[in-house]
Amino acid sequence: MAREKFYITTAISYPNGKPHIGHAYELIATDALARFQRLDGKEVFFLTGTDEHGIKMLQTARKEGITPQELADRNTAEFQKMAAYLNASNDDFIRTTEERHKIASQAIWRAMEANGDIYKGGYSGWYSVRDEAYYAEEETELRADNIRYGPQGTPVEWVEEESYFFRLSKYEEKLLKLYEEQPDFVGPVERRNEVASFVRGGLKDLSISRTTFDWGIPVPGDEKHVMYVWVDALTNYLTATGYPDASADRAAFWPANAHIIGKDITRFHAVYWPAFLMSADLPLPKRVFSHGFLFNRGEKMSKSIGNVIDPLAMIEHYGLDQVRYFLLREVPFGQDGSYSHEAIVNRTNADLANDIGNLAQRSLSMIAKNCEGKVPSTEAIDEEDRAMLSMADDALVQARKFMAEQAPHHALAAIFNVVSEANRYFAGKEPWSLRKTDPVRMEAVLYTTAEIVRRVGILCQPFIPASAEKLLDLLAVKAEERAFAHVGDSFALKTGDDLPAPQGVFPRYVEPVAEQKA
Ligand code: ME8
Repeated sequence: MAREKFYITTAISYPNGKPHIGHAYELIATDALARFQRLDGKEVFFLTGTDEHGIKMLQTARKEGITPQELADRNTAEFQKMAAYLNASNDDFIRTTEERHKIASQAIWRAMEANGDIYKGGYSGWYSVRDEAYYAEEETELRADNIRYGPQGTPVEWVEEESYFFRLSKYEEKLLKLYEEQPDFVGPVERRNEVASFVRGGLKDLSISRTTFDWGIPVPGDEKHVMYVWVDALTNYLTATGYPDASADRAAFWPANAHIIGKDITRFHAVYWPAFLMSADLPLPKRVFSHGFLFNRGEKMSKSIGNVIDPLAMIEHYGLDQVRYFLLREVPFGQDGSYSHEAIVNRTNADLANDIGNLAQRSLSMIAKNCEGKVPSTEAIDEEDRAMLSMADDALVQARKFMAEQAPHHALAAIFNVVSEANRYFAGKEPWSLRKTDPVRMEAVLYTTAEIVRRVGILCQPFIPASAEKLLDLLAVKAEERAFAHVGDSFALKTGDDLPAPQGVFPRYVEPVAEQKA
């Protein structure tokens, strides 16, 4: 039977600088959502990449005295390096300067044009040659020298240029109907209300080409124009599915299940993008989800470490899964969040080292000592043990629901609730006392705890993949028995199977001595 397809994307980042923590955050969260669906049996296509055209790239390159292509090559390499560091499981990395993307962008342009939605008009405004940008009248000022200046302090002049327009105004009603009939199209709900009220306020046609610079995709049939960067950028999601080739291997992944983006670009994804797609007679993505912004509010972090905003330095300092766990657990996805040294250390030590780390370490080291390093006996398993085990099955049901709503923080809370319960269970059963009084019961308690670690280990894989893998290795779980389908009883640990020597998986964070003084 063909597996259900699931296509998920991040925004494509501007490579006009190195990646920052906001980029890392979006990639980590999208990775967790993608890995979750993969482990849940779907055929997943997970896309990320870079948005290499447009005036911003050109301006930065000029400042640095290099070509925009050189700038894109240099920084895109940094984004690709970051994806590898973050253990991102993306199936493709798209760059908008690739030939396949030119083909797709020109194809969607032609489809919109064929539908009568593109017309030539004039675009005018206060233009700064030096900034290569138009400014609104109120952003400019006429100074005493009788020259008008833009917000960057460069002179502006009134320019009228030829431009192609997209008939966005035609889609006002259709978009409002979309938000109404498919309330899940934009999430969270606050963002949906914002875009709906923006559209209700009236839509003007959109200028979608430029003639003042040439760093972009040429307009088909009129090559002195390049496409407005957002027409080209949004089309990346189609390009990666092989569009316009309907027989491409990935063609069936369209429409995407979810575009994960930051809240600042909601309008482009929830207004312009569906309008372009409607115009080109293409199906719409199922959901656009806007996450919040991350801020560095923890004073101590910047003072003591200084470079932690660089995601790679942050990972070196705290550990990858510690950072992944923190970002996914601490910040409600969809809301703004802040990070601080204390908060990361607290999550690392309380949730990872103490809760899940200790549960695994205590149970597995008792098994190593008292059960000859083999999976203990289930002879004396009782109802309470079974209830404990079924909590992990319930956590999967809850996590599935939360991940479908892009709520990894809730999914993790559900999974870690099982860990806390298991710690209470373990402490309450006192297997170290049972060792003398009732060794068969001791084995049942150790078995139950180890089996919980197996189930929780499977469930943790989307969020902290490398550490979850280590946990499952400690339980000798076969590589092909690590999907969500293997959480339940049928794939439980088997009494008598050999287990490797236990090792710590979640180290405590200890303040480096030099930093304590800072
Ligand atoms: O917007 N916290 O690129 P970009 C969380 N090329 N997320 C943040 C953030 C922060 N502090 N800063 C940025 C672009 N982001 C376009 C996208 S998509 C067809 C084109 C998020 O490099 C931002 O919201 O400025 C966006 O989703 C992503 O990082 C890339 O931002």
